[in-house]
Amino acid sequence: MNRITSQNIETFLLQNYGKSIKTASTIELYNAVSRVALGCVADKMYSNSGKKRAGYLSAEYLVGRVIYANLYNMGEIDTVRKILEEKGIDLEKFEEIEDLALGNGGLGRLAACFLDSAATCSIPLDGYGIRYRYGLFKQSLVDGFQTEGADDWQRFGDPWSIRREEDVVEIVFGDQEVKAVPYDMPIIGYGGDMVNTLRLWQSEPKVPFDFIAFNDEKYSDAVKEKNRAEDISRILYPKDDTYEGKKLRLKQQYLFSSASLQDIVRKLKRAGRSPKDIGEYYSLQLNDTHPVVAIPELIRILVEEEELSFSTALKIAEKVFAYTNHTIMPEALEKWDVKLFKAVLPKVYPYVRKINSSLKNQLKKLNIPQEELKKYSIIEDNKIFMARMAIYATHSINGVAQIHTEILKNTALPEWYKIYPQRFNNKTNGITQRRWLALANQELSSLISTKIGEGWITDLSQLKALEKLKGDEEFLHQLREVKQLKKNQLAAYIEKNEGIKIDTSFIFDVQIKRLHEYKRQLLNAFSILDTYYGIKEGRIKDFKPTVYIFGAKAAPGYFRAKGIIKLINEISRLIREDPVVNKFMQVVFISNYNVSYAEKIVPAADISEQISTAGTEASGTGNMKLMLNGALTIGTYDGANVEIVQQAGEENNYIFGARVEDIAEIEASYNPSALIEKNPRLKVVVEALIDGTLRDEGTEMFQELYDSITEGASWHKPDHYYLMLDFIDYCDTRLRANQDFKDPRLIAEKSLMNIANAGSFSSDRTIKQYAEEIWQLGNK
Ligand code: 26W
Repeated sequence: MNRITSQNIETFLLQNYGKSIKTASTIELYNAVSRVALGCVADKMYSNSGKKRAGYLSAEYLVGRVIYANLYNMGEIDTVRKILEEKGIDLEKFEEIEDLALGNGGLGRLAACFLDSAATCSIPLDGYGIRYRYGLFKQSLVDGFQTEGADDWQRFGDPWSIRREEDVVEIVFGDQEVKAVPYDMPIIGYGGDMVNTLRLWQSEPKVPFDFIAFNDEKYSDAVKEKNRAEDISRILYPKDDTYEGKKLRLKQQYLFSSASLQDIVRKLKRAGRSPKDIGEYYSLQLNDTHPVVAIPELIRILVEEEELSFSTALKIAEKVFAYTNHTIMPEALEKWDVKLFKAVLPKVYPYVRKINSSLKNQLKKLNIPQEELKKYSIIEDNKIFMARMAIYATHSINGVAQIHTEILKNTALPEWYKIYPQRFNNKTNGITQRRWLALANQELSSLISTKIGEGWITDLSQLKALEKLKGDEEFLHQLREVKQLKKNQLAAYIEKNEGIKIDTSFIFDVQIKRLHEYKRQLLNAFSILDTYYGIKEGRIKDFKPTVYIFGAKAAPGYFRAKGIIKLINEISRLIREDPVVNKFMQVVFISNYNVSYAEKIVPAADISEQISTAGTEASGTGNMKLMLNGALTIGTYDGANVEIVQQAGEENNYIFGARVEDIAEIEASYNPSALIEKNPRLKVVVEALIDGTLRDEGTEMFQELYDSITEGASWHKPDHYYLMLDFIDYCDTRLRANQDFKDPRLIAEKSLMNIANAGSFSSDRTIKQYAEEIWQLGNK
């Protein structure tokens, strides 16, 4: 690998901007360092061993800031720091460069962690996705209300991408034809030996503009087709909770699915191979149902261009594809209107029908009774069920945590588990320790490395060796010092960014994730209110001061989620204005929570809130990041929390609330109003929504939240996510944790046990399991 030198950077700056390191702006420097770094690895991007590869098909990649992670993995970060320092420039300057946020939340961040891990573990895995012109919206808070702005990430330039004109493909829709243009980003493994690629497709017109219309002075007509083409990859859909059958979304899905398949088929041909052997050379992982249209598309290509029979093509698809499910929330399951699908993808629809007929034959052979056929049907009630197609036409379906996979098998998809038990498997999610420990928490990283060496950077299970330091007073003290330092740093950042001062002697209690009812930020808010009243009334004594930190974006059209944001900000005001309680409590809702913000919050957290209703959070990955950085989990038995406490010990975390089985049992007779009537503590916090204690400024948001608990709304039952059921246990558990924090040594020990047992949550472990158990890439 070539190395980065100050000479290379100077040359780039001179040639491109006529400047030097000393005179260049931050953005110019960013472009120069990035471009020079890219030049050091670009040759490795396109080297192919000729062995079987895997492809990750994902509509989202939530990458975050690229430059530090790339320089770190290349082993060049200290070199660049020195080069800049010599000219009096801080490497931290690049924090002005914003995140690459081509994803919504967990699913997109997981994709980014997987790419880092695969390259590090020498697994040939390429990512395929969409080059959205605008990424996830920017959030600001105005009077406590969320407002959204466009994420114009390309205004800094895009120095990490290479546009590959020679690999352009054509995409045919029912009502338009476009070009898909690939932009490649290097995915650099730790140590810099392996460089995979992330190929993102951008939609462009086949003809730049209409000359005749322009000549006739019809200027907007002249660019109409151009705009229509560019619309397809213009924006990332900001909903990660409810499915909407939007035409543009289907076009996005087909754009990157078809383009990626055409790309792979062409690569095979260029290498002198036959596309019918695609299963020997490629495994393709479908990240949720968003790329599932790739299944009928591959079959179409094999039948129409390679002249294979339908049944042969279907068998090939089954071998090539595997499907990961990331949610069982019924409102998130994708089903397309037949009419819309047919209009947008007339050439693909016949193959969906053929797959459905083939399924029907198969079910007959398996003697599935007539009345059960409906449950399986891919086309039913004029809808196409994408998850069903994904299960029928692939060889593997996996959940993302043990409990989630069990729910898929036994509750969500039992009919499929009955006929294809061998297809179901679990791959518990993971996170890359390079970004979430080495880069985000250099102080903790150094401390760990002085004790056990640096092996954990590529083998996180080595953290287990820290357990022996449990009685080491000096080490426990150092752990506490690091935590305090990270809290100080976060407080300084929040003061700069939000204009809010935080007392760093307070406990940092953190809930950071997308805003959704099932994640129960509202339960957290209610419990804060309960503590507020408890302190005021004298019911709660000796409370250890705590700052509650929230970070969350709500989908722009999700009224109720936006109401919860306003509510938390109102509770914040109530407490701030109370001179008695504000010595003990503070509530901070930070704005524009994103990957880079997470990198600052995670290392500073004392307490990690993972409080989803049991059975609703498929896995969670923030829970793992916080554990790895020594936060103690307050959580329900849900998603990966179950495995976290299995590893770190229940005694080192705080588990509360109803379990999946409990909820199943009481579901039919659940009556939140009765609970509210019975318990005055519940009543007080719920009534606070409507009795004038908290004000929503005439929006009726709080009344709507109140109704959602007491009456339900649309298809939701009253208190659909069982806040009232878990409320008292949650409040009591939090208070128990609060009292434990009076013993800093005890907390440091628990914290150590969490860090030491976080090894199995490395995405290195996860991606190796995909490679060996699903893609059959062998031991790499
Ligand atoms: C159609 C709208 C839509 C868009 C995205 C519905 C659902 C999604 C995703 C599947 C939601 C998602 O991000 N799921 C999260 O995936 C993470 C990675 O596996 C898990 O850790 C989270 O628990 C899960 O909510």
